[in-house]
Amino acid sequence: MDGDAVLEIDDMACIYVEQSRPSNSLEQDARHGLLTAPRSMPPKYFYDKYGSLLFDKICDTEEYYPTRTESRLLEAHASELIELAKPGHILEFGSGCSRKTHFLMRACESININCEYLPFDVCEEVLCQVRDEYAERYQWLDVKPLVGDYTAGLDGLHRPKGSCLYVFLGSSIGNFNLQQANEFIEEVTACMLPGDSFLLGVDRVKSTQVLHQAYNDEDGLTGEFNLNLLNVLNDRLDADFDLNKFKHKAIYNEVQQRIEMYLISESIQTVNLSVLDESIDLNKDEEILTEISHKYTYDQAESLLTDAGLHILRHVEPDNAWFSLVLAHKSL
Ligand code: SAH
Ligand code: AVI
Repeated sequence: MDGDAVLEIDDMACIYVEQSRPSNSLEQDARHGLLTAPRSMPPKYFYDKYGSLLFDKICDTEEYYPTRTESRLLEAHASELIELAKPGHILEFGSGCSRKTHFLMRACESININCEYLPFDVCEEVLCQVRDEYAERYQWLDVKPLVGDYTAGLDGLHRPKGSCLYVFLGSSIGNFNLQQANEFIEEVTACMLPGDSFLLGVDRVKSTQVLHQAYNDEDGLTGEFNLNLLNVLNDRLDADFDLNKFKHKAIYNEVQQRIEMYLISESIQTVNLSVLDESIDLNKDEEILTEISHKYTYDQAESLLTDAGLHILRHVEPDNAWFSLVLAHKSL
């Protein structure tokens, strides 16, 4: 990965991906999303160091089936997917702890594919941990962590030489609205050369009860993850959100096929956002939308990729059809 839009410090250092279009700062997002109703914040702000740790814990809960389900699919099909993609590079968007990427690396190892791994995430602390863990576990692997915001354009992401497998797991695609999801896949497709592949993990439409439980785990980890956004705002905006005066709410909107996650104000209250020199007056039960998580049907999962002009190579799902892993490629 080279070019003037990235700064490479040394072989193991993180590479800061330059934004190729202006994206809002936290201050701008807060001004736009919090000062007037209906209130909302983009979900990328969940992932400070503690938020990333909480997400990892959510993945181990009984209720949050996506990680477990996708892991099993990868365990069963990674070799076949890697054989089809034959990657010289694996670039993973929103890689987080890269806990499922091990399946892909082990598949590469078993057929002697010495690829390079480019985990791309907004959370630098987690990327550093992943770099150390992967470099130690896979001595043959070059790890080049990319720090950046994948919603800020991908032109700064100079395409590596050799075939590239782009990976987007965990159904993070669901955290975009439908239009943003299509635009993102079009942008990735524009980075791809003929022969490159895209592996997409997509959470499927299923019973409301299963979905509701997945975002309302009994131990309250999802609630803590949601409320941690207020800690991020307190730190970065010198705000005074009192976490005891908000509660977590996650519902499945069947019409829109999506989970909607909110923070609910439990009383009438005023919150000061010192860095913005603003305050907000919240009513009792007023909502702040913090995340959407779209669920897709089998056909919709494929359309995400085919609408961008990619061709499906393989689509795997478990017996209960709760999750899809779709591998597509750009034709020669
Ligand atoms: N792919 C992993 C982690 C999913 S959690 C899995 O399937 O388990 C979502 C990850 O995406 C977090 O690590 C978060 O820091 C990252 N992320 C969220 N929004 C992002 C953005 N706009 N740009 C880059 N990374 C982002
Ligand atoms: C990262 N993303 C796909 C998760 C999801 O399921 O939408 C984030 C999450 N939010 C609550 N629990 C998990």
